[in-house]
Amino acid sequence: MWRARAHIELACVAVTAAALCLALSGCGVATRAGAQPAARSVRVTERDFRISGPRTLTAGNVRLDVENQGPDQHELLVARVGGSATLPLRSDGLTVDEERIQAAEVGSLEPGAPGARRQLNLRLAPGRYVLFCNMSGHYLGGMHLDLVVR
Ligand SMILES: [Cu+2]
Repeated sequence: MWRARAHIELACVAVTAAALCLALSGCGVATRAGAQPAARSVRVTERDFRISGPRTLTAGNVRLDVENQGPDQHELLVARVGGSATLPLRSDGLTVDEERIQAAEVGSLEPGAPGARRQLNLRLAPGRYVLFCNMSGHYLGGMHLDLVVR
């Protein structure tokens, strides 16, 4: 008999604690959701030889929803740049020197097939960025987009 009573009292404590939790919305899932808000999704499209997307964004988490409209394969790199939005080229004169801007790179997608749609999650601090494709000749062909994050 006392066992059953103890069990009921424990259940009451558990229910009360859960109710208190919800009332304060200070524990469990509510806290985690508050600390990491769902990423905004913004559309970026690539095609020969152009990148279209937002030119300004507010700082924070963002998910780039990247669609390759082809007809060629395209990759996407995102680099934070200083005063100049012009990126250094390799000695081949056809591609950006990724080693020299490695520290500034905040995210990238490998080459994707025409028609592919991929996501790239980024945490963007305020600053100036360039989105570009570094397949041979594509950057010089116009596949770059300036982005300002405030
Ligand atoms: Cu490309």
